[in-house]
Amino acid sequence: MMLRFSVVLAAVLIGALPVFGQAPAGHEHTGEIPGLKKEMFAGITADDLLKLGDKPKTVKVVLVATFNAANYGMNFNGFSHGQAVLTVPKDWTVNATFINPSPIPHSAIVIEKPDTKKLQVAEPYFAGGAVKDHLKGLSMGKADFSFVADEAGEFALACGFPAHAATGHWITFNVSADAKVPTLKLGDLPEKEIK
Ligand SMILES: [Cu+2]
Repeated sequence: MMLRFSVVLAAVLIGALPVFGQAPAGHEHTGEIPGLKKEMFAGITADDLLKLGDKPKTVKVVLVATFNAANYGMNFNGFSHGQAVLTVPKDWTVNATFINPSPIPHSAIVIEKPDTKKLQVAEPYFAGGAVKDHLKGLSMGKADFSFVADEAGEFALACGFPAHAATGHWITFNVSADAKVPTLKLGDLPEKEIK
């Protein structure tokens, strides 16, 4: 338990260092993490978390780790701690692109929601639902992955780098047996249908 706590704490401190060097305390949601390759995510916004794909019953998900300094950079497109909610109808295919423009390694993996509290998760819940070597992560890089959301439930799109999900580096991913269209809810904004 002590070891686990120390690892989590170390991860937070490592993630926080660039912020302390740049932004005044309390401004971490508007600041930036230094050293980002900004051209890697130029034009990408939070709305790119969920778009319809080219083919029927597919969605396109673009996850940018360290999009800004929120949660010390441990966010996807600015959101952490499950506060962006993606919902896709059951049996739809998810084509995801993960981008990390920062020198600190991150990754992406679909896991069951309670597993966000774990230090690390070995395998994605849905086959194919993770970037390669998600425990190692990648820095200044980009990776695609694809999976079929063939079971309804509450999941998370989480960073698979050890301890990052436990410190909030995840967004909510729901698979719904009832939904007819995908929906996206960004923080406190109303949920919107993606069509
Ligand atoms: Cu991470």
